[in-house]
Amino acid sequence: MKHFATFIATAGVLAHSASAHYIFSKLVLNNEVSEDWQYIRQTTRDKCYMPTKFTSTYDNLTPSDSDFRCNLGSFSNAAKTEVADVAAGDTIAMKLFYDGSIAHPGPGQVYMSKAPTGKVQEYEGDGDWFKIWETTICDDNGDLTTDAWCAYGLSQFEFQIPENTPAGEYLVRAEHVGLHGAQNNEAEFFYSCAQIKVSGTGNGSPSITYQIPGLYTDNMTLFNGLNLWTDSADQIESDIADTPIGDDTWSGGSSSGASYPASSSSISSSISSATPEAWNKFTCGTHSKRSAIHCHA
Ligand SMILES: [Cu+2]
Repeated sequence: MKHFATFIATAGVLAHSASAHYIFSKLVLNNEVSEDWQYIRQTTRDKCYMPTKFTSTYDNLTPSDSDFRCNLGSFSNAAKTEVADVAAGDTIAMKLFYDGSIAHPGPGQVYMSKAPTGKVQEYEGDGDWFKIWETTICDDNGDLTTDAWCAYGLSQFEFQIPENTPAGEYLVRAEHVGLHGAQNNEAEFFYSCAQIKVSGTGNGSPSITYQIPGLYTDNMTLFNGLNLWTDSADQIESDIADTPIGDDTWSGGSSSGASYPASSSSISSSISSATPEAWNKFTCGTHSKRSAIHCHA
């Protein structure tokens, strides 16, 4: 597989195995984990967990396409995807398919976008997006090719829906970016969208909004030019600052500081032991049990 050949050639010093790919498929509400694709729009990709890239693409999908919003073909599954009830201020999580964990170095983000018609099952995500959660480098002296990044090893992103979020239906887009191929314009984007209905009396208004596509371009050094093996943490942080990933998150109120939640002990970070070969053999349908991999492999 071309991806792994590239991975080995450019990132041979990476200590982790190449069981590297992942996609958010489950929503965690009140500590209960949903089924795969119950509240998250399923992509139509054969291999749902493959990354989106600017070059050497899979399924011809790039961050410049409209399907960069919620992943390839996922709007075709919007109507059959449930809408989760969430109160503004609640903490929820988006969890990876197959008990996977994030095995690439890079930042993680959560964006939201309100359905203008009030019905998220009909919403393509072509409106405004705003960022509510962010995690980047948490240890400047750590290994920038692995766990200097707070997201490294996580199996889910846990985040709060800002208390001042206006009631309504929203897309919630969780994303992780692997930067290990950025020196070759091969940053890897892993993302999908949950459908939620926010209740409450919030009347906040996000200060920074984005359009997707348009959120990221490969003129940004973070995705095209950065080299995790040679650049300093300071350089990388400067490259981050030159992208929306460096913008403040919207917390719903007057405070504008980005929030960097400490890694929570409630976050499971078990490393997936699935081999690339196994990953290639299983399908992307509903699997609530990890052991299902053995049935499909
Ligand atoms: Cu990868």
